[in-house]
Amino acid sequence: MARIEDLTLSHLRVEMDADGIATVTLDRAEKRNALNAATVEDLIAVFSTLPRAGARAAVLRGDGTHFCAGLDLVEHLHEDRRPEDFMHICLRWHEAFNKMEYGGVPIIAALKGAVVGGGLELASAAHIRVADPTTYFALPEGQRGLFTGGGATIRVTDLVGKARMIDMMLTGRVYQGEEAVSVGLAQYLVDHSEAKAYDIARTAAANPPLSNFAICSAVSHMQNMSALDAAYAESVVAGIVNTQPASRDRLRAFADKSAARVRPAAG
Ligand code: 1HE
Repeated sequence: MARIEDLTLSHLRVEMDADGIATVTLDRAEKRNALNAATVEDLIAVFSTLPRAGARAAVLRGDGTHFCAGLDLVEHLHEDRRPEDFMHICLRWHEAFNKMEYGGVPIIAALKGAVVGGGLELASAAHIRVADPTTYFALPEGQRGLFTGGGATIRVTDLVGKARMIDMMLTGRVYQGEEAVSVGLAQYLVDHSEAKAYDIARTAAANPPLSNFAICSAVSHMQNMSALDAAYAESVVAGIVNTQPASRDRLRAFADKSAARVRPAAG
């Protein structure tokens, strides 16, 4: 079993409670949690380790008043990178975000303030996004003379659709509040995004880990396949997940009427 205690991190903090709920904190508030190369290496290390360290769910948060200001523009300026240097930087971002999206552990992003550029790419690699009234989303790449490089063309486009994605990139349009939810950038808008993120993490963590592993990896993999192959892969995953011992207990509880029924929330 991997251990989060063995990680050496520069700009992230990670802790896990007795129930396996991990908290991953971007720890660079003085730079608005901008993603420099070292932070991306930390993300790779943490999200490679959590699935093997017994994490049942993770809350991703930022220190300070902003979730993440995206690419570290000052480092990028000073490094004066060549095209191939930046392509390799992007590959490290992809490595980090793929570990998140395909790692099998539910990741809930607790958002606030700026979720911009690469910060939105990071948030879009989580499985669920929770916004608060201070949260705003934008892709200022066009204004900075840049282009997205951390997977936004795929993940943000999946969330909002191609036309909105191109509008965001061309105009730097900012989304917040209910509008951000209605276009798909966040699934929840609440007064306290962290408290809600932990509620969601605890709810998800109550599912059998094998079910969550499938939900938090297979859905994404299947999106990359033809419909025919995805349907086949779904049957294989369901064959494994739906015959697990943990599901038998739950099916028995339904059959003997001790399990909760599915009902809309009261009120
Ligand atoms: C940074 C960064 C950064 C802040 N890189 N250092 N992202 C952007 O275009 C967003 C750039 N940032 C901002 O628009 C603002 O900083 C914020 C709206 C996020 C926050 O504003 P504010 O007034 O709270 O803070 P600030 O005074 O602008 O910044 C505080 C410090 O954080 C300051 O450093 P200091 O040493 O002068 O104190 C800033 O330089 C630093 N800082 N944001 C570096 N992004 C894989 S490709 C992805 C491409 C992109 O992500 S493009 C989008 C980049």
